[in-house]
Order: sequence, then C-alpha cells, then structure tokens
Amino acid sequence: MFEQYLSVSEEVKEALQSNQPVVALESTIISHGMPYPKNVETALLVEKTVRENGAVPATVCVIGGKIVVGATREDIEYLGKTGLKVPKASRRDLPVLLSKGMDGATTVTTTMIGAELAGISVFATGGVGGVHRGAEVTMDISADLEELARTNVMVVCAGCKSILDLGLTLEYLETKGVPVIGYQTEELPAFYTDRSGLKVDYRLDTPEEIAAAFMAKMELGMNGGMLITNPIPHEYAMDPDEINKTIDQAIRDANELGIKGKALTPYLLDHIQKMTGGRSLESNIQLVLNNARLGAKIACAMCDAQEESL
Ligand code: PSU
Ligand code: MN
Repeated sequence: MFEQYLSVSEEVKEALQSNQPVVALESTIISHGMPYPKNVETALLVEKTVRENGAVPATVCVIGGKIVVGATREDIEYLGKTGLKVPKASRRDLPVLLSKGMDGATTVTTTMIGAELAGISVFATGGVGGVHRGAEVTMDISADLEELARTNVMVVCAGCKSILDLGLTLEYLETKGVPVIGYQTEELPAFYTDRSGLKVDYRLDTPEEIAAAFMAKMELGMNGGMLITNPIPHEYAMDPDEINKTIDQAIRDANELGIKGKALTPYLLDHIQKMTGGRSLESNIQLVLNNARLGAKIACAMCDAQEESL
C-alpha cells in the first residue's frame, strides 16, 4: 500500500475532500535553488500568495521516508537551512530514500508524483528541467520531461532557463505529447526574460481556458501533464543579452570543472546568482510568486468547473 510512504497534511486532505483548490509546490527550489535565508522567506511567501489567491498551498518534500504533501513551517526551515545536504530527490531516488527513512528535496518530477498520489492537479514552481545544451553528446535530459509525459499534473512555470537548449526541449515535449501553453503569450518565456524567439503550442488567456484544456485531457484518459508557461512580469525581467552571456559563462565554467549529472543544474543556478550580484535571485523570486498567483487561479477555476459538471 502506497499510503505508508505518503503523509498528507490535515489541511490539504480536508481541502481535497471538499473540492477546495490546492496548489502543490516543490522543495528542490528551497534546498538547491536559492541561498538561505532567502529560500525559506520565499517558500513561505509563495505559500502566502497561494492563500491570498484562494487556494491551499501544499509544499511537497520527503521527510523520514515519507512523501510529505503539505510541509510544515518547520519542514520548510529545515530544508532551507540544510540546503545542498538534503538529497535532491528525482524519480530514481525515491525507492531508496523511502525504504531507508531518509529526507529529500523534491524536484518537479517527484513533486508531480506526490501531487498525483494525493489527488492534486495543479503545481506551481519557477522553472522546469529540460534538454541540456550539448545533450546530443551528454544525454543530459531532465527526468522532468518524462514525468510531464506520464503524470497527470499541470505544471505552472516561467518557461525554461537558457541553461537548457530550449528548442530541443520543445521538440522532446512534442514527441511526448505534452501541451506547452503560453499564458497570455505566443512566445515561450525563458525564465529570467520574456523573450526566447520560440513559439509555444497554444496561447490561452484565462485560467478558465487552461482548466478546461486540462479537464478535456483528463476526460479522454490521456495520461500526462501540461506545461503552462507564464512570463516573468516585465518590470522584473532581465536583459536577454546580459543574462544569456552570464549563462554562457556559467556553462563554460561547469564544463571546465567537470560538473555533470544531478549537480549541474544547482551549480548553474548558484553560479548565475553570484555572477549577477543577486539580481537574478530577485527576478527568480518574483517569477515564482507570479506563478503561485496563476496556479491558485487555475486551481480555483478547475474546482468551479468540476462543481458545475456534477
Ligand atoms: N530549474 C530552475 N530552478 C530549479 C530547478 C530547475 O530554474 O530550481 C530544479 C527543479 O527542481 C527541477 C530540477 O525539477 O532543478 C531539475 O534538475 P535536473 O536538471 O537535474 O533534472
Ligand atoms: Mn540532468
């Protein structure tokens, strides 16, 4: 029985039982994506933002061999303070972490897994993993893309950072049948900037339209998620040329140091933050809050549509 490995908070359980909107949130962004104490402050602010927009937040993590859906404030402080020492938990890590009673920070992949087990359909974060630049040689393709292909959770993000090959990431998602939606935009946002020069599959302009598309997919029994890309608010966006130069340098440094595998993304995120003197961190925080707001609105729209169809 999977329940022995799952711990859903009372608040989240009650919300789900009474068809109230819930938004899942990830924890790798806390332990591996931002420095302490900004990571804890941001995680708590993201939860508050979800509440202010009418939904219940459910931060997902692994504590003591259980997938926790609805982390406590203490859990969040522990994850933030312990930082990189918390194992980054992707799909392949769960069997051993759970059977050994260990802790883990959930990536997009494992947050989707926890959300689906608990019955949550909407998940908001910053950026998703994808096909890394040079993947034709390294084969470094994030497990997030496979999870989007198989698990029934919608992921609201600000697009992908150009630490990835965005064109190849879109090709991969197309092959796997994952719809890539632009919220109020035709252009795929690129995390720190709202410019990538690439097109999303469909532009949808309201939370209701996004909820309806996801429900159509579910009705058809088509497994897999949807990627909702929500551009960073323009006033917080970084200059594309500047951030892309910084990212190019960070990738060269990672190659020189031989950093690869699960350590690559956290290394690049940290290095970029240091090189931009914290400006990229501020953009990062703002885009996550923006996604939390949209995620909550979509979750509300889904609940309303479900009530109507009963
Ligand atoms: N990209 C970001 N910020 C992040 C991550 C990715 O801009 O915090 C994290 C997410 O948890 C994502 C994971 O699921 O990194 C992907 O890691 P990898 O590239 O090793 O699959
Ligand atoms: Mn990887």
